[in-house]
Amino acid sequence: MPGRGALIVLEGCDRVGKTTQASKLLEKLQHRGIPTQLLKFPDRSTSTGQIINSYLTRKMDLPDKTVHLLFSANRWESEPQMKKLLNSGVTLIVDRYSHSGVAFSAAKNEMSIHWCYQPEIGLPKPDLVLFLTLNETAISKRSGFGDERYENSEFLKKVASNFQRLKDDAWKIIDADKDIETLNKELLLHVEKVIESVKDTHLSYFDP
Ligand code: 2DT
Repeated sequence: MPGRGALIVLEGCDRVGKTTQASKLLEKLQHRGIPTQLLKFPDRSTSTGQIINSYLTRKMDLPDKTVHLLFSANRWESEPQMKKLLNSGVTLIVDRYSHSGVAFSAAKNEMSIHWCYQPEIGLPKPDLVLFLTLNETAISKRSGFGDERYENSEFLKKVASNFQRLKDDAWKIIDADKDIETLNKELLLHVEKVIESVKDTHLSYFDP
């Protein structure tokens, strides 16, 4: 069996530095000759992504369940390509994935975590979830919210508590209150270990 790539996801609340860390990981892995690609969800460039973008930027209102399913459909749009890449040995660094999907939608109170998880069943399951955390004081020192939906502290507190309920063995909880390079070195250690340990295994999937 040819070695497969690893599915590595960065998760966490707003302003913890996921996007910066994801691109730095990509750069370093590529520099080491490890085939790697970066993905970000929601992917606002696709047809579902454009609707999601209109929703997030408040140009459009949609019922909560509809939006939830669109976020999931946005991942399913990428699923064939993700599987192909992973099985051909490419490691994927993913900036937000199914756990954001569940944690954010379930914070609206209308949908349970169980309900929110159902459309994720069958998607490739991350080999590693790097969950970046920051304490309140550290968060308040970072630049403020924009004006997209979800960018308010009360809502994000509920999201954070939902994330706590989704943890499993693939998660590493990382204190992100460090300078960019120090944090990136720490993440890279976890990433390299996982790339090595999964290369001769089969991809797994979210199960019921
Ligand atoms: P970004 O700021 O990272 O672009 O995210 N979200 C994200 C959901 O509600 N469901 C999902 O499935 C995903 C991937 C998190 C924009 C917002 O969209 C939220 C913040």
